[in-house]
Amino acid sequence: MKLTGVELRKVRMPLKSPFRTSFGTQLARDLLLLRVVTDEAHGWGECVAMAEPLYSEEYVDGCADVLRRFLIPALFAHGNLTAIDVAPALAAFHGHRMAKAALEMAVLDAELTARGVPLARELGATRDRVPCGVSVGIMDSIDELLAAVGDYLDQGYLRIKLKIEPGWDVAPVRAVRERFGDIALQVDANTAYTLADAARLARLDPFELLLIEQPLAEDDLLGHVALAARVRTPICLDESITSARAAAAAITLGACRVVNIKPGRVGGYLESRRIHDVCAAHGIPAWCGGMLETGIGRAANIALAALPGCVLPGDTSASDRYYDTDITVPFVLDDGHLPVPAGPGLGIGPDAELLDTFTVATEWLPQ
Ligand code: SMG
Ligand code: MG
Repeated sequence: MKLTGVELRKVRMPLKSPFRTSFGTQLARDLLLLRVVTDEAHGWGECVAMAEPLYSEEYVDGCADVLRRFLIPALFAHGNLTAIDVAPALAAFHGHRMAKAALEMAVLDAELTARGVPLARELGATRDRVPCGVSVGIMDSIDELLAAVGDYLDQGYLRIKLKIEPGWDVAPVRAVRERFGDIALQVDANTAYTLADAARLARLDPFELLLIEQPLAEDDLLGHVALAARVRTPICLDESITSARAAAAAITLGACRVVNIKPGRVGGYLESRRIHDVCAAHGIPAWCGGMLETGIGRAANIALAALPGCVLPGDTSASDRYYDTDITVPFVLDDGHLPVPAGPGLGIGPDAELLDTFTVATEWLPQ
């Protein structure tokens, strides 16, 4: 394909309710959407960076800058282009995986649309619907948390993930276990603990959680190895897994027994499939994470979640968990599952009018 231009859109989506994690509270989802135009088809990409560099070092305006200044010009210079060319063409630029992932995703959507191939099939998916979990933020009170969890269980979610931080960990987990019994339950600390908290984290063991996600700093693989010797709950890594190589290292060291795959965090869906394959080869359960995506990113995440090694329910919740109005046809939970899009490429696109409603700025970058 020949790339003729890229549209960058800054979008602001109000969240239905505030989402609080150990690193801050999100009231709205600011994000970047990309549309690549080629001589054969166009394609959409969603950049999962947040407004501020709190989850990782990337942030919306930083991604827009590196895209327009370095990444998009590098693709323009490349000539004939398919999705597998994108990562090598951008490899000279260090880091910026979320920005790179968004660009690769858009090229992949364009290429697969032109070829008439659904993303799920391209990645090797084996299911046509995926079981879904939901990530529940830190709340002001246990009562508020129990009401939220009860509501999600009523909607059919098959697994609950509680965000935790020091001071909001054992008590909420105990309360949810006592109220809702033997549900599939896990927690996510977003790096909020240190190894000095090992005894505190071990107090979660009696509650038989599926996993504890990213308790320690993202660069602390050895800390996670040491922690794993002191807690019985399986450790899952999110922020630490930035590539298939990082996944292989974490697994081989014994830093994790489960892996959260997030395409933005690792530089794209193609690297995500490699991580999936590394996990499968090691018998490590994987699952698809989430970054409060719009229907665009959600469609692609669901395709990834349909791979055979994604054996745990993902943070692939229905559109109405996040937004009153999504920019695509909403994903609706059915018996705890979401359908894997079957059309070519992402199998979904934004509604032009809705997209305009939420667009804050648009920029056209011609070849
Ligand atoms: O998309 O449902 C979602 C959010 C899932 O908890 C979630 N994501 O660390 O896994 C994680 C967080 C990162 C985003 S928090 C604003
Ligand atoms: Mg996480």
